[in-house]
Amino acid sequence: MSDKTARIKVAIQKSGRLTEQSLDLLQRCGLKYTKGPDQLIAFGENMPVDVLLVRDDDIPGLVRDDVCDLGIAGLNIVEEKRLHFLEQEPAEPFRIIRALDYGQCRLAFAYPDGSPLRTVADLAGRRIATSYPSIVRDYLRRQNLSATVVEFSGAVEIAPSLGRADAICDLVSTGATLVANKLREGETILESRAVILQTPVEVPPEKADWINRLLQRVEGVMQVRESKYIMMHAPKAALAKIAALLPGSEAPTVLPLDGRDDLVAVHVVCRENVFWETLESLKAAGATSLLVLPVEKMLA
Ligand code: PRT
Ligand code: ZN
Repeated sequence: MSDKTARIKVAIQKSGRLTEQSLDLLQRCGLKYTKGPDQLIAFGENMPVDVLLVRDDDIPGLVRDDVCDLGIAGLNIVEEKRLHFLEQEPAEPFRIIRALDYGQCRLAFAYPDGSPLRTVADLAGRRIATSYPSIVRDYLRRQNLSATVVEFSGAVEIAPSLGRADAICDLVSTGATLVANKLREGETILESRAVILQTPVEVPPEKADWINRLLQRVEGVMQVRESKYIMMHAPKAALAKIAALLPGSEAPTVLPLDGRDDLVAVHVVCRENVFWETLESLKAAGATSLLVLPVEKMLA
């Protein structure tokens, strides 16, 4: 692995909403790194993996052009660039490998308070301001609607008050920005979250091997975040009822308890969050000594 070209390059956002969680994910996959003097690249110390820190808008292009083998960006940016690239060349520019559990938001229409516009159907012949012109045009085409898309690179929400548009289509998370700008949220056209992209180009086997290992570790990290290890004592007679209450679990391990014929210990990995309500239901079904533990690592 001394050959530079055999090192895997992963592009992530340099500074923004996805940066911290993307770096955290790579660290949880076992990557230790040192940042270069320009802070644009982080060199993997213990794996042949280097991290390029760039603007999120550049990530899909870097993966399409095979400058990077993998990239992490919001589905909103990825889909916008995908549609744009497809207009230039009718071949899928990259593969979307997996959705991650952060960066959640939605791309939605919003209409000025007090405007007669209520739904997408009212947008025919109107002007829509957005930073996602390809996604919006594609959506309008599929709805058989003809409207003018006005491209804004930022501050989309002020376009209606500036008289530049009749409605907007922008990312929404809590909705507070819309309210502050006297806009009413309408239809969502894309549910977004951070995703992993992979180059469409065939890579040499030794590189493919490390890419697969990294993606398998990502899989493990995601599963662990959602998983809990539950332990409890259960009356033998209530075992079937208790097993049915366990969320997203495989067959539980049932162990004898010394000196007790009526009770058993039940251990199980639940691949979903375990809420207080579930514990209360288990208790009501006869379970006692309930313990919920986080899972550290998992390899299926
Ligand atoms: O410099 P660079 O180009 O890399 O960063 P950027 O400014 O383009 O992106 P950044 O860091 O703001 O966001 C990165 C990614 O985070 C986005 O592409 C989305 O995938 C995701 N994300 C999640 C969001 C939001 N939530 C979000 N709320 N991106 C932007 N917003 C903005 C939105 O545009 C609006 O202005 O937040 C405002 C709305 O928020 P609420 O909570 O008021 O609804
Ligand atoms: Zn950006």
